[in-house]
Formats: sequence, C-alpha cells, structure tokens
Amino acid sequence: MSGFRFVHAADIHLDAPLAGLAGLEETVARRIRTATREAFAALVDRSLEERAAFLILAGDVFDDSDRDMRTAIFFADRMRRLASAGIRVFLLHGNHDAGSGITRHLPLPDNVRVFPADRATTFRIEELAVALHGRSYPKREVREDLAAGYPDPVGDFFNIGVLHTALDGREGHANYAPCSLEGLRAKGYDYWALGHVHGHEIVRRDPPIVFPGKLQGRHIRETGPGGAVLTEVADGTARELVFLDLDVVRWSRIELDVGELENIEEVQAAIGNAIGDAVDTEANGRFLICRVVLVGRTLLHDALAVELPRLRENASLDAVAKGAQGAWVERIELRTERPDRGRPDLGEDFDPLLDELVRLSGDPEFHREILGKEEFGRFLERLPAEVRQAPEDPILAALLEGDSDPLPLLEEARRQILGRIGRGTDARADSRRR
Ligand SMILES: [Mn+2]
Repeated sequence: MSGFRFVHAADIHLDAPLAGLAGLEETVARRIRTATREAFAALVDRSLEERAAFLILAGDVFDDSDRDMRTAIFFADRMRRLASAGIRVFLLHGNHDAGSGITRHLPLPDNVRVFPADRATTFRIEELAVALHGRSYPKREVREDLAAGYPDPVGDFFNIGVLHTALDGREGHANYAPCSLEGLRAKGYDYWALGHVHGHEIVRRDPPIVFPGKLQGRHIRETGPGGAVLTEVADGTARELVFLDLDVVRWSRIELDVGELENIEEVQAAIGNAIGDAVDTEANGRFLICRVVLVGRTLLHDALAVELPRLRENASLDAVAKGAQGAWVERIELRTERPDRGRPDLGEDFDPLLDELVRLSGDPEFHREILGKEEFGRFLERLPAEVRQAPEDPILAALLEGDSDPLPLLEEARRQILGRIGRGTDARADSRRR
C-alpha cells in the first residue's frame, strides 16, 4: 500500500458570528466578522499545498441548517478549488448542521461526498485502498451510540471512522452520540476522525482517535490555536499527526494578580505588559482578542471598580500597537478581593457620615443649596489656570463646564470616597449590614 496524507477538520461553524464584541471599532469588527470564512479558506489552501489526498469535515461545518445562501456559494466555490486539484471531501453533518439545506439544495462538485443521515455508509477510495465510514446526524439531538451501527472494517483497506460525538462526555459539550473508547477501538478501524469537541485532543495514539478542535475560536471560552490535523499514512498505518493552526483571530484569557501593586498606574502598566506577553507567546502573528481578569487581594479593590472604564480604554489603545497584528481588549474583569488585614479601620463613627452622603445624593434641596453658594463659585474661580484648563477630576471638569446636574456628580463623589477608603461601592448595603 502506498503512502498518502489527509486533512481532518471539524467544527468550522462557517459564517457564525464571533461573540462578545460589542463596542468594537469598525476596522477591527470587519476583520473579525470574516474570521471563520478566512480560516476555512486557509484550510482549503493548506490542503492544496500539502497535496492531501482528501479532506474530512467531521460535522458542524455550518452553524445552523438555514444559513444565508452566500455561505453556501462561498463553500461551493472552495469545494471547486479542491476538485480542480483532485482532492476529495468527505462531509458529515453534526448537531449544528443536521439536515442542512446547504448541502441538499446547492449543487456541489462531485468530489464532495456527504454521509447520509439514515444509516452508516461507507465511501471507498479504491486506488488508495481507503474506506471511510460515517453517519450524519438526522436531527440536532442524537442520544444514541451511532458508532455501534458502523460497519465492520474493509479488509486490507485503511479504515477511517468519521463521527460527531462527545465520546464518554466532555465538559462544556452536549453529550451527543455518546460512545466509549473501548467501543471505538473494538471496531478495528485505523483512524477515528471525530468532531464536536472544540478543544484539540488526541484521545488515543494507537489507533489514533482524534478531535481536531474548532477551526476558528468564536468566543472567550475558545482560547488557544484553532486548526486541523494533517495525518500521514504509510504501509496502512497513521505514522504522523501534525496540528495545523489555521485560525486568523485568536482569543486569550489573561489572569493577572495585582495583589502586590500600589496604585492604579501600576495596574495599568501591568495590564499593558501582560497583553504584550500574550501577544508574544500566544498570538503567533495573529490578531489577539484578550480578556484580562484581575485577581488578588488589594486595597485597590474598590478604586479599580471606579477606574475600570479608563483602564480598559487605555489598555485597548495600547494593545492596538502590540505585535504584528495588534490586539484588542474585549473586557477587563474584576475578580479582586478586599484584603482581610490591613484594611483601614475607620471605626463605627464613619457609618453615619456614609449614610448622610447617600441621603444627600438623592436630595434636590441639598443640590441647589451647595451648588448655588457664592463661596463655591469663588472657589472654582480661584483654581490655578492649569487646573481649570485641563481638570483631571471628572467632577471638577463637569462643574467647570457648568454642568449643573448634581445627581451624577454626587454619585461620582460618593464612589470616589468609598474607593479611596477601601469600602464597597454599595455604601447603602455596606453600612446597613453592620
Ligand atoms: Mn457539535
């Protein structure tokens, strides 16, 4: 038997939107919107470059069964590219594209074979002595062991089982077409081309039982490289498995301990460094979408909540210039805690003052009184020119601009005070608990 190579991919979710990207700048949004498509184009190009004998798509090629016809036209066009190089495609429908209209209504070139959903079917490539066995999902939720109904291996052929399954259960994935590793091994096939689980995993080596993982990550739970597996077969055995990273946008969840940091500026700098490190070590030349999770016990806990929008904006501006493609900060998540010890002990005496502040912030009489005071106006006039021209404090800025809606200002003042004394931002709940 001669040697050949094939590419195994799954969970492409072609043209599905990437999640959690509200507020994205338009230039960045455009590049991200087309990510699943570009990654699929890269999969096709790479299959051509590697001179693969065939390409296996093990389910969830499309995101749902009634997608836009433009998706279908793009897909058919890529299939024709493969056809012109004599590369066959074996496509199986999973839970997301069960009963997909795309493969039923669109004429696909005849290099594409779709596994039927009514029973397990075998496709043979006589000149390579390869047999591919598979069954598409007849409906979205398949609770039975589909593999149990797969046929016996074809003698003296290289037998591949194509299956969309959660195996014996994988965290975060619906337990569809459950089956056991022993059950798969007992079939006597030479390679199991699985799909459904989005993390790349070589479950077993001999014979290989493989999840290629998602082709392109679509949200923050799909961090790390996305791609496909290139398998080299010689003398009827899968000799070598190579992961091809083909994603165009990558997601990273960065956990950053700020427990030792003294002030907001240090936190800002640390966020910038952490994103820079992630771009260097994880992006591999791609555009990186980051979520920064701040952890640790710190006196800055409340101040961080106040400063969060500014931290994120600065981090985003900074990230644009990182690496070859730049990065974007999807979110900064606060998971910090107030320290147990070292918290300023302000004593019980402080609580009435907080309560008063809460009461006054909702009292229009007080607003008129304080903002209408002559002394207050004189205080603003006497500020040094450089402060008046570029006030850093948002409250002062609003007052100087004559923004006299006092409610948000007092609310901001309360938040700042609470932040600086290391108290919760919800003073009402805080003071009543005692
Ligand atoms: Mn799936």
